[in-house]
Amino acid sequence: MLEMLKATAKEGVKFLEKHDFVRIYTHHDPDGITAGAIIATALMRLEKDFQVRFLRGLNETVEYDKDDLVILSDMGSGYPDVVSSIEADVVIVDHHIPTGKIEKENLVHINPLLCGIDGTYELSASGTAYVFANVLGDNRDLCGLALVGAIGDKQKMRGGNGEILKEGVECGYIKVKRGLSLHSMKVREALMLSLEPYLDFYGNEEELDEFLSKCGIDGDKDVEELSEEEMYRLSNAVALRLLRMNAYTGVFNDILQGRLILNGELVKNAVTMCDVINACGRVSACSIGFALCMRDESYVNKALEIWREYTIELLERLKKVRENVREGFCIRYVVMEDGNAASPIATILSRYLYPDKPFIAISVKEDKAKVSARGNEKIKVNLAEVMQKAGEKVGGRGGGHRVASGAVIPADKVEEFISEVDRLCCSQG
Ligand SMILES: [Mn+2]
Repeated sequence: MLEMLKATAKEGVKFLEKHDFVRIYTHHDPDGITAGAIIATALMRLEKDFQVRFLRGLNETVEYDKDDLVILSDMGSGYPDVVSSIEADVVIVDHHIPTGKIEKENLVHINPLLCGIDGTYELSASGTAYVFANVLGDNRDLCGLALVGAIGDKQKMRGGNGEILKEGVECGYIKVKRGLSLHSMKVREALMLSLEPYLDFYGNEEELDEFLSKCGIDGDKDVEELSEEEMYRLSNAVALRLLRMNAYTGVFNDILQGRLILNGELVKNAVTMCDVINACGRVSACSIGFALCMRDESYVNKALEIWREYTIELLERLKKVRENVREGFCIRYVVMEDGNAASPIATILSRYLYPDKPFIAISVKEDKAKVSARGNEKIKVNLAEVMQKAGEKVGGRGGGHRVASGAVIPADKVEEFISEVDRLCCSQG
């Protein structure tokens, strides 16, 4: 099924041969960082010179010389105007919904959605980068990174991702372990710090103790040391807890589809690797997450430290934010002051506590407000469209995926924006 995508990727090889220097612009989230690292590793192996920069989006400036090859990774498909204005050869490695028409001849646009592949759930930018890297050379050992990016974008291990997983297992780079998706650490800590699944144990230590004693598991044991039977009991108890929390039923598949162990990576647990890279991106330390993906051992401890600090801060914030969630007609929303936590907060709250309506988190910082919108497969609303339309209406801009999108709008238009989003969601739902 990846054949058509490979054919497009091969066009990119021709571009690469023409240039001495490549500028890679990639998104600052795990999908973007792993995609960037996959491309960078492939280029390094070809002894190409390159530079990698991490952007929040294409509203930031892309710098280049006319002779450079510009690679836009995990971005570009939704910004035809920006891409058209770049006066250099461009390769887009993206899986966002292509919008508008890109007026540009010297462009190779690699996007699963242009090749009949589901880019929302079945192939992310990292997977697309993996396909690209493997027409540049044998880079199959990067399969773990491809799947870490897919995990970061909440994708499924089927379709394109399924093919990469199969290849990884066959080559011995990936091992699938049965049981609940948890970090490889003491059970107590793993349950408390887990964000996928979010179990609401942070700050509820007594509840956690009771939970552990009820399922008869020693919290001081390492997750990796649990017997199959213990893991089975723990998985059941966790599933029950999630049901009581009103979690989106789709999460069960995600958290019970097994743990991926990445033999080639510095952090072997794929979910931990994903969370660590995510944390680095969130605290503006993308290059540390990137170094981890480039297998630079000297950054492992620092990266893990960033992850722990970030996770605890996020868990603290979730506690506070939960008290301020408001309800519209067809949406739930929360408006927060400062911080860049809108996206993880929207993701976690929408998946684990409020899965029945689109969830909108808005964080206001100075004169701008950053919006994150989250839905799921059961909610019949296209949030990419909602963010685009509502964003434009108030003089901002938005877009993204059907179930996960965002916008940036003027801070004084928040109220107007919320009612427009609510109206659009009601009319679609
Ligand atoms: Mn992505």
